[in-house]
Amino acid sequence: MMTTKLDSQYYIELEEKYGAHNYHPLPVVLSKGKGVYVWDVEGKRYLDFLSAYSAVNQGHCHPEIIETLVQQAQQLTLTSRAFYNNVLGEYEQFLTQLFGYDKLLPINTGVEAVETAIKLARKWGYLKKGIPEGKAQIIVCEQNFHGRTTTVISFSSDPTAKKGFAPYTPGFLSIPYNNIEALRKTLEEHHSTIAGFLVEPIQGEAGINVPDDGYLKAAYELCKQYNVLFIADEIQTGLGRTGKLLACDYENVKPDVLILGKALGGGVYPVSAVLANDDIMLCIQPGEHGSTFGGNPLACKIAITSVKVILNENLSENALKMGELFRNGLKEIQKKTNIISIVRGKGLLNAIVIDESKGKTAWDICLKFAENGLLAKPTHGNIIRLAPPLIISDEQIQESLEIIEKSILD
Ligand code: IF1
Repeated sequence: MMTTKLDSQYYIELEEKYGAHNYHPLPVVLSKGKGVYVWDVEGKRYLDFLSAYSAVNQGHCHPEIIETLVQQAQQLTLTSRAFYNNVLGEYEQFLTQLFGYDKLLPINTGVEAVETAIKLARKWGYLKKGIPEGKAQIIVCEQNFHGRTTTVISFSSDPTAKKGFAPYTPGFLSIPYNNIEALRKTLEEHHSTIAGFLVEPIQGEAGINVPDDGYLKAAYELCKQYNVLFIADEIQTGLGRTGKLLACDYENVKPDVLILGKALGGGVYPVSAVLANDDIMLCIQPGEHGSTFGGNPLACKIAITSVKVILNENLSENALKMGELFRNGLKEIQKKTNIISIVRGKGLLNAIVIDESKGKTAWDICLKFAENGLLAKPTHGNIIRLAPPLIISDEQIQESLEIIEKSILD
C-alpha cells in the first residue's frame, strides 16, 4: 500500500518523466470537482479560485452541462463541416440573438478564435476598406494575452511566451493599454492600412489590469471615426465573469467582432466562437477558413446549455454581488498587513499584488493557500489571480476570506 503522500508524488513524477515541461504547476493533484470545490487524490478539499482560468464559470461538473454532454455524446458527436448537423444552426441562432449579431463562426480553442478574428479583420480590410493587398495592420496592446500560436505570440510583449519562437508574423502595431492618446496617434498616422483594434476589456495575464472607466467607449469611437474594426477578446472576461454578461457591457460598447471561449464550453469541452455582422463575417467564403472540430454537435449542445446556465442562474449578477463582497473582504485583510500592496478587479475577476520585499513570495503564499484549502496561482511573479466559479455563495466567499487572511497573516 502506498502512503497517501506518495499518491500525489506518484502522479507528479509521472508527468515530470513523461510529459513535456511546458508548465510549472502547484504541487496539487486533483481527481474530483463539484461546484466551487475540487479534491486532490488524498481526498483533501479545496476552494477553486482559478476556475481553469475562467473556463469553469458554471462550477465544476455542473449537472445540466454534464447531462447535456452525456445525452449528445450518445447521439452524434462529430460530422465535420462537410455535412450539416441538426445542432449547429440552433446554436448559432441562440448565440447571435443573445448578443445581437448576424452571424457566428464556431471554432474550438480561444487562440483559434483570435486567429479567426485576425483573418476576418484582414479580409474585411482588403474587401471593404480597400487596404492594398498585403498591407493590413492590426493594433494590439502591450501586455496582451491572446493565446500561443506563432502569429499570436508575434505581438506578445512577454518574452517567456515569445522568445525563441521567431520568425514572427508581421502586421501588428503594439501600443500601451489604457492609453487613448496612443490609440488616437496610431490611428491618425496609419488609419488607411489599419483593419482592426484587438483588445482585452480587462487584461488577464497582465495581472487583472482594469482600464479606466470610459477607455473602451473612447477606443470604440475612435475606431468608428477611422473605419477600423473594434475587436474584443472576451474569452476570459466574457460570460458573466466580470459581473455583466460581457465586460464591454459596462460601457455599452458593442464590439464589431466579439471573441468568446473558455466558459462557452462550460468547463467540459473546448468551444470558442467569433461573432460579427454580415458586412464583416461574409468576407470569409466557403473553403477560406475552418476546422475539423469547429461547430461539432457535441460542442454546440454543450455551449447552449453552458450559456443557459449562466443566464438562468443569474451568474453575472451573482458575480457582481460576490465580487463586491470579496474585494471588500480583501481590503479589510489588506489593512492588517503590508504584504498586499493592491486589491483590484471587477466582478469575480480579481487579483492581489504581493509586496515581495516583505519576505513572502506570491508562490509561497499560494502554497500556503493550498495548505489551508484554497487554490490560486501567481501570474507575472507577484500577482495572485483570484477568480472562483460564478456560482459561489456568500458563505463560501467568507470561507475563502478566512483562508486568505490566515495564510497571509501567518
Ligand atoms: C495557458 C494567462 C489566463 C486568454 C485570452 C485568448 C486566450 C486566453 C484573453 C487563449 C487564454 C489562458 C491560457 C492558459 C493561461 C491562461 C491565462 F494567464 F495566460 F493569461 F487565463 F489569464 N484570450 N488564457 O486569457 O485561449 O487558446 O488557451 O483556449 O496556459 O496558456 P486558449
